[in-house]
Amino acid sequence: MLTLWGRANSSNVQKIIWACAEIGLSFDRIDLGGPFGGLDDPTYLAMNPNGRIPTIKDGDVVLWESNAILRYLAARHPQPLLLPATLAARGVVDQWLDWQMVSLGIGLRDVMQTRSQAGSPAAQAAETQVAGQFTLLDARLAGSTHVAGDDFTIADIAAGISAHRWLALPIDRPALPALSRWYTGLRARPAFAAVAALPTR
Ligand SMILES: N[C@@H](CCC(=O)N[C@@H](CS)C(=O)NCC(=O)O)C(=O)O
Repeated sequence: MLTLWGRANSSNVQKIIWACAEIGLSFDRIDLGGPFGGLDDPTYLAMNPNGRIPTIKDGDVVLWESNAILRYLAARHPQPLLLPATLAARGVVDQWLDWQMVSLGIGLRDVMQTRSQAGSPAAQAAETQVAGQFTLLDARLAGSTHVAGDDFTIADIAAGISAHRWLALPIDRPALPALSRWYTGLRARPAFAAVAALPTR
C-alpha cells in the first residue's frame, strides 16, 4: 500500500490525494508538517532531505516533490490516462506542471503568507502577481478544454488545486470566465470529492 506523508491541508499533499482518488488507489496518510512537525526528524529527512511535504513510499520507491509524484503515479497507473502517450503531448503537460510549481504555486504561497497583512503593499503585490498568472491560465482555457489540451491530465490536478485555494480566499479577483468553466468541471469530477471538504489553510 502507498504511504503518503503530509498534513491534509497542504496544497501539495492535496494534489496527491486527488490523483490517488482519480486512479482509485488506496493509501495510508501520515500527518506531518505544520502543527504536526516531524519535518526535521532524521528518519523523515533520510527519505526527503528537503524536509518538506509531501513524500510518498510505494514499495521500494520513495519520492518527494509533488509534481514529480504526480508524474510517477500517472505513469505507474496508466488507467485512467492522466499523462498522454506522445512525447509532444507529455511536453505540454510538463510545461504546465512546471509553470504551476514555479510561477503559480510560488505566487500563491506569497499570497497566503501575506494574508495577515491584508491591504499592505506586500499583500497587494502578491495578489496582483497571482491574479496575472490566473489570467494567463484563463486565456489558455479560453481555447482549450483542459490545461494541457482536450483531456484531463495531472496538469489539471496541479493547477486545479491552486485554483481551488485561490478561489476560497476572501480577496478581490478579476472575472475569469474560462477558468470558472474549467473549475466547475473539476469540481464535478467524482474524485474531486476527496479534496473538496479538506481545509485549504
Ligand atoms: N515544491 C515542493 C514544495 C513542498 C512544500 O513547500 N511543502 C510545504 C507544504 S505545501 C511544506 O512542507 N511546508 C512546511 C510545513 O508544512 O510545515 C512540492 O511541490 O512538493
